[in-house]
Amino acid sequence: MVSENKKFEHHFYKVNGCGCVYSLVDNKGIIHLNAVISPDKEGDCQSQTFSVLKRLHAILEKERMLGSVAHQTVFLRNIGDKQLVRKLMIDYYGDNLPVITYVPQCPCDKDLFLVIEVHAIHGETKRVRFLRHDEHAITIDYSNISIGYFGDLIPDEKPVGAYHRAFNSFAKMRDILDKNGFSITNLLRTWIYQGNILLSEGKTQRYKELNRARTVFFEGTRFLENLVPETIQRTVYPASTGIGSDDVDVRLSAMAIQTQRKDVLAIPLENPEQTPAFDYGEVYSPQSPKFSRAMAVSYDDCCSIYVSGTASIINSETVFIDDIEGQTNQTLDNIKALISGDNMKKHGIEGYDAYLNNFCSARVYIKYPSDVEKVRAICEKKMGNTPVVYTISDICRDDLLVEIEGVVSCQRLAK
Ligand code: 3EB
Repeated sequence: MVSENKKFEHHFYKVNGCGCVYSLVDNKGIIHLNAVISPDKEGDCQSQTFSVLKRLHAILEKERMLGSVAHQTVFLRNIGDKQLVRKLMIDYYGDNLPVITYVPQCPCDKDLFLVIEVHAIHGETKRVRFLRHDEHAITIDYSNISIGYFGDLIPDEKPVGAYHRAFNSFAKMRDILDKNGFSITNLLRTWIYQGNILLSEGKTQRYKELNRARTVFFEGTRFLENLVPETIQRTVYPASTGIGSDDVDVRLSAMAIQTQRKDVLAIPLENPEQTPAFDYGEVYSPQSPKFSRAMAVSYDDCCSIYVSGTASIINSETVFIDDIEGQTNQTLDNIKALISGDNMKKHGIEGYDAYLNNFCSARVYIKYPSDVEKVRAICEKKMGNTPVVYTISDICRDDLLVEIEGVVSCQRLAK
């Protein structure tokens, strides 16, 4: 079944098999599997969900990782299918249900009702302890580090307007962190899916209202204080994606980390070619988007970089207007510069280097279906056989045509 099983680096493999692409990272006995799984194109949503689960099961069985899925994102053509898919997921996983976020974004592949992105963790030599709290929260402990995934966070019925709905969803995120032994200060990465993101609301815009809510909500919070080196003087924000979705509402998911270990570092990365988003001028949003371009986490000679949604922006301006290939190349160049050994060194992370083929998994959000093949050709050329989700969605600026994010893994270079 495996057409290619390429040894990429000592600890990093990418595999074409079971009808999809997945990556395996071995971090000294802790194995991380990242897979993007599309179904067989035939049939309705139910049969496609079965198809996805069959492929997933084959991968997990082959890699001896059954029962190890920690979190999953399901991208849905029709969010109305959520309860159908959710039931099939619950039936399949049983007691090992991961945190699952259902995102209303249409897969770029024609005829697909869904695509899933899966992250599984397994202890080959070390112990991994899963605490599956419920569908929305999981904590995973290994190597004296505790990771939390929180998903499908949706605001209450009552709040009205983009500001209050976003604020309430952030409040729900804080509540679920608190309830599960974490705190808002442990936040490493957020995903914000906002329906009608570009739409105006009164004299302002829904995305700007979201930024106002996030600014007020994050005010005074000192993120990851005990993991960020003292050399980083500025205010630290989590990595993030703020992206459109085919919905009228907002929903969130999040990742958090905490540990008492002194050798675990969390370092916010900025891009030398881009104005930090939190310093953007008022034209973009009176209260700037409070996120870092990436968060790097390093320990035990391994470094994972959680790359925020990245677009074709230089300084603060969109470049390559109406040029999809230009925007895709610029976006990948921005990520390349962000994760480069030089940039890591500038931020105090010595002895690492990372390239676009170090992505364990990535997501590519494309505004127009007619651009999909052009974007895909460039991404496949530059990211190799990385597992990638391609979906259709609005980006938070009207002139942006594509946005890319993902997780990068690299190992300390030999001296
Ligand atoms: C940009 O660079 C593109 O609002 O959380 C990227 C990643 C973007 C995250 C967010 C927005 C967000 O400004 C937009």
